[in-house]
Amino acid sequence: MMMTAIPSTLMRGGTSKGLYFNAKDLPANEALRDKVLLAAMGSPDIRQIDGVGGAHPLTSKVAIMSPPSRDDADIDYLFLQVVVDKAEVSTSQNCGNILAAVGPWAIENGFVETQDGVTSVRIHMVNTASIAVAHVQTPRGQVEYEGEARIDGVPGTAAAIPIDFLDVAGSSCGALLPTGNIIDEVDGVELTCVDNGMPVVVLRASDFGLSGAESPADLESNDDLKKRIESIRLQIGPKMNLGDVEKKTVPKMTLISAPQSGGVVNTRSFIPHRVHEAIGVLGAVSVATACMLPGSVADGVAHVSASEGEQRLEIEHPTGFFTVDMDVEVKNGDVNVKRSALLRTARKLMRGEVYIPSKVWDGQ
Ligand code: NQM
Repeated sequence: MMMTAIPSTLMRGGTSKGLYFNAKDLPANEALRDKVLLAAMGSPDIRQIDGVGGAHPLTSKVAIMSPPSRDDADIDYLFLQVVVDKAEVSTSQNCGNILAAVGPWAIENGFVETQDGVTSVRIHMVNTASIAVAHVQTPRGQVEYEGEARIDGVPGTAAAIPIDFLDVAGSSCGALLPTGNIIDEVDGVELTCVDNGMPVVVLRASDFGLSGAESPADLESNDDLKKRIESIRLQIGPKMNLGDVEKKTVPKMTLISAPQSGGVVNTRSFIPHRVHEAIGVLGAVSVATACMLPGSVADGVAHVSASEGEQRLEIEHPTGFFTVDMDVEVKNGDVNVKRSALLRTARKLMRGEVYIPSKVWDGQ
């Protein structure tokens, strides 16, 4: 019996890590593809011992790239969350961290011709049918991974990859305010649902008797809290146009509190069952948007200077800050997000082949 060798690159994208594939190297059939990805990562198993997954949702991620299906893009990027302890693979969410390494991957795999200096890669994010533009440093036409940019949640420094999001508002749920309301109430708790690239339910930490400064480990060991949050998630998910969310990794549930270190707001994010060590990229963009909406649950908690125009919002999370630049226009009470931008870094960690047992896929 021969295992099947599939070309793959292990990369860090922002504060996440995963396997990057060319779609042509994976089975075209989606059910078989998902079995192959579970075998590659070692799921289901809390330790992912028989695979390359890192035993946490943030290190059990996959990117699949293919030629662009839109004229305004250089490459298609499909994100897949491989669930650690269940035999589930989900395309129900996008991921802005894994996105950060797609630009370098696209260049190194011949999807984009490089410029001398900076190469801008237009990425069609298939999960949400929206476009991101990643600006990759390419001195002398080669991807430069090393540099002086620092992002919280990653030790050391690396080359800066600024990313612009052009059209992410409502990209998963159909509207920036998916329920049509600025505030909803579930199980007696007020919340604001936002989709500016990631469906997020924003909640006040104080409504759960929390300060908002608890560590991810403390929150994860609070069974009563986890039950309350999951109950709210399952009820509000369908109202956000996400259908039954029991097996989906969205919406994310973010607890907010007043800033503690000079930022705009302090956050703890359930993604949705483990607690993020930082905050997701599009998750941060959506929370930043909630902070700018008058009347949301963030009103009176977040410290924002204006609800219109260009501004920089520092979102506090368990390991530092996430900086989001936003340009927002309000017309007749409707909020239009013209642009969201942020900084990430990425690193190519290893390139080779991931081996799949023949009983999972014989390579045909
Ligand atoms: O919100 C984790 C991450 C993410 C998602 C998650 C992300 C995003 O940090 O764009 O990046 O919320 O599942 O990789």
